[in-house]
Amino acid sequence: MEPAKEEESSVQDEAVDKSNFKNCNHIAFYRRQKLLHPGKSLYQALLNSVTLCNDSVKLQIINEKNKVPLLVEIYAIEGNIFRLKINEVSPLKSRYEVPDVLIKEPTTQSKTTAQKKEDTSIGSSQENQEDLGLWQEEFGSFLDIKANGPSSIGLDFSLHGCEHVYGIPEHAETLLLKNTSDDDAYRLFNLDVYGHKIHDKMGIYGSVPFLLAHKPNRTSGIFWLNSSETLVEINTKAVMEHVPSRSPPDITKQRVVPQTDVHWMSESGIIDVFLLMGPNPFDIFKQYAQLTGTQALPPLFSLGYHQCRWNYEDEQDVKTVDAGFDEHDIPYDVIWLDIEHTEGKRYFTWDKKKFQHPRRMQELLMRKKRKLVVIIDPHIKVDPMYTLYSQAKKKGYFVKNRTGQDFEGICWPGSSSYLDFTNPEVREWYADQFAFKSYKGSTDILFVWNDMNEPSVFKAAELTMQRDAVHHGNWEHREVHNLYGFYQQMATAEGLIKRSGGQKRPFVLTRSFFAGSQKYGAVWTGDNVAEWSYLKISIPMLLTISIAGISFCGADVGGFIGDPEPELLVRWYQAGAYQPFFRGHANIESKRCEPWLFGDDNTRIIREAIRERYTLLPYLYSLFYRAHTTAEPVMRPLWVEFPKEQETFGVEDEYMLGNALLVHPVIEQEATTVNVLLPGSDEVWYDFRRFRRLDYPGTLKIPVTLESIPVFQRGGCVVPLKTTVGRSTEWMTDISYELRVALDSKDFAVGELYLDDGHSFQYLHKKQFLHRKFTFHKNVFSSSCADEIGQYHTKCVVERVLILGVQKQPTSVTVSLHGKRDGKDKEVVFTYDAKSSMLTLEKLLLNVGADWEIHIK
Ligand code: MIG
Repeated sequence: MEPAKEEESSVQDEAVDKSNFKNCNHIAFYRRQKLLHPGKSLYQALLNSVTLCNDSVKLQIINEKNKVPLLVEIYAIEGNIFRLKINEVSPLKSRYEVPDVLIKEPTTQSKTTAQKKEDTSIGSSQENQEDLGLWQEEFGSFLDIKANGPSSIGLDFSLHGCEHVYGIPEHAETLLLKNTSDDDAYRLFNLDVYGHKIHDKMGIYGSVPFLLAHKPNRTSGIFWLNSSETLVEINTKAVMEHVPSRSPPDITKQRVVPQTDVHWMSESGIIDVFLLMGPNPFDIFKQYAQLTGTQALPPLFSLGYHQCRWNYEDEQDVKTVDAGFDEHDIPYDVIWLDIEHTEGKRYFTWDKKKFQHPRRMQELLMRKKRKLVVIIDPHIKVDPMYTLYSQAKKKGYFVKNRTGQDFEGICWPGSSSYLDFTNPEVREWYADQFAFKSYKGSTDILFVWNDMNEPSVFKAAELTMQRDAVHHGNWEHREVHNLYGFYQQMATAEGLIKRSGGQKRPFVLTRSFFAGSQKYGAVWTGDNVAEWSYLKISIPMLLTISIAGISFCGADVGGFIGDPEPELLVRWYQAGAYQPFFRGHANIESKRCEPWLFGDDNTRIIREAIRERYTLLPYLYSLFYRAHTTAEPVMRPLWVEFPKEQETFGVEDEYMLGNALLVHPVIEQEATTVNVLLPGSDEVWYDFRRFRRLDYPGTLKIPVTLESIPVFQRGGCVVPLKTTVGRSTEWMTDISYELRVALDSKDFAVGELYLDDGHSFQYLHKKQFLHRKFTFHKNVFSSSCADEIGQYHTKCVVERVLILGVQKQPTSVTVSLHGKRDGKDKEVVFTYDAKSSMLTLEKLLLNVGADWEIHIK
């Protein structure tokens, strides 16, 4: 968003003007910390202060210059995690410690070894020079007054042997973090950056201060729990290392090894950092989830296709677009309404003329088994006649400015106040606004989109709330800034759960996020541009968000700003179909962009992509169950699956969807080929759509047409699919399954399927789910139970099994049902294609919940 914009009519179709935003040199605490020299710490440990407890070490350190003592605490936490906390021993004013992000107070474990750290610097810089921004800081015409004086914290880490580091979203940057020595540091500061620049380290909508480091035999992680503005410098270099040798002691050997130094700085708060020790990538995901929680299990509909635009004008428009999907035989699940659906941007209301009968409109969608998502922003129009405003005002629920009045800023509705979601009482009250009786015209098919929650404030420094604004508990905005959106999504999700009497899973999409946002729903990457470079960057952006714990993420398909050329739109649909959150969206100034507006051929190809998405849903939903229960990211960088294969470490034009599918979307204009890396020397790969076995792993040049979505199935994996699609996910409940079995070099394969009612919490409270396991071993393909606790009745059957990589034509195929001792084995109809070495078993009609075995002779 541009600062001068308050009316939609003035929104530009251009990318960001960077002069509205700070670079590092504009940031006073950065300039102050740059005066400290790495390796030359002013801190000394007071050795007589060391206390060793069962689960921790505590000691004091003192700054030689200002003599301020700091308390250092090191805890060993269950699951191979260390926690390091550093705070002032006797602060003048206590420092902010981030609440509500850790899902519980971590359980410590008896100490073994302490962590190595390189250099520490904390506390207020005492320098008195004018330009260090000690008591106030200017940016353009904006002034930040620091009632509590300056503060900042910082800490260096050296990662020995590591040159590959990842994480710390959100930036429009590469997957591998870059050296920052000649450039700005990575900035973590949630901002509304319309048309954010690509390959830039400026902070955009969300922040997760979690960094992963990887080398072939170890992955580790650093989680920096701080919600104030944070900067991260990365410096990778080569260092000499002594090699201990057993040969004559006077001969010391040396070798060159990489080392990455990571310098964290935050504007305020304490040092509270978790070192995750892995050792493998999946251990890191578990350790991080142990601290911040796992991905909420999404309702099934939300994994379908979403159709959004700023704006669908009125009830009739919604009806027409909805019907358009049926006319063109394209499945979709959700239509979205942007800010214009409200009465003058008063959220929780409806424009009386355009949406006269919101319930009627929802009933129509309900009959079509589809859903509605509406936008609900955090700013509240200053209008005493608007009940939400007057109530919140009376109760004192708005963020205050430094003089104690309600903060007022300009946003879509004009002058607005901002709910203080950091206050639990405000969150509870807000959650209650979603009750059907409070939110007039809402029904249980209405779900929510939280936008502008960085928070975005027009005509303010960097388009966000001033840092000296005051929150609940008298904390300044600077302390909680990166948490604001997290809390709004938390309150919204709670509201949706509450309105259903605790029965139904919520769906909430948020633009701003923090560590732990995965517990509340989905995120998207905000205002991208309809250009090829934005399609390209969406892959590393989504991968980075995914490995930082937030599996349910996506980018606006087609690009938000501008008009995508048809080829770009098609390619974007094909990529989005194989990404976690799949929504087409377009700006108010962009042309209409519904999938059927670009000629018959493009419509057909987009239809194919969306239909492919719908057949893939059983696999995707099962992956989300894994993300929910064991913290495995749905969308994964290649190195996560192939941690020892160096050539995968920097790959960001392809990715794994779960462990079974490698996706290489076409992201080049007019591409006729793509170069696909199929990693792993003993892996077998198959073309997912043409079933062809690709014999040699390595980089393959694959020819493509506009129809192609290069997707490859990994040998050794079973992927569950639906045999056909319906008009939305809810129409597909009874559609049969196809299991696609890809054999590895040992003629083995395994996979799973998770299934439940798709929308309630019964899977949790009543264990109503099915978790099945499929194994191909020694020419027997079997279905067994993966989790005995789950029970769920379904009539749904496995109709077809495709087995890829079968070397010779079988003479007979029979199936036996378990527990049916009397029954004879049944012959199975099969066809074998020698050219593709594919065996197809059809008309199986095996209940998906039953145990059975298929014997191939
Ligand atoms: O920039 O609500 O990122 O998805 O359509 C204007 C209008 C504010 C920004 C969101 C975009 C949404 C738009 N909003």
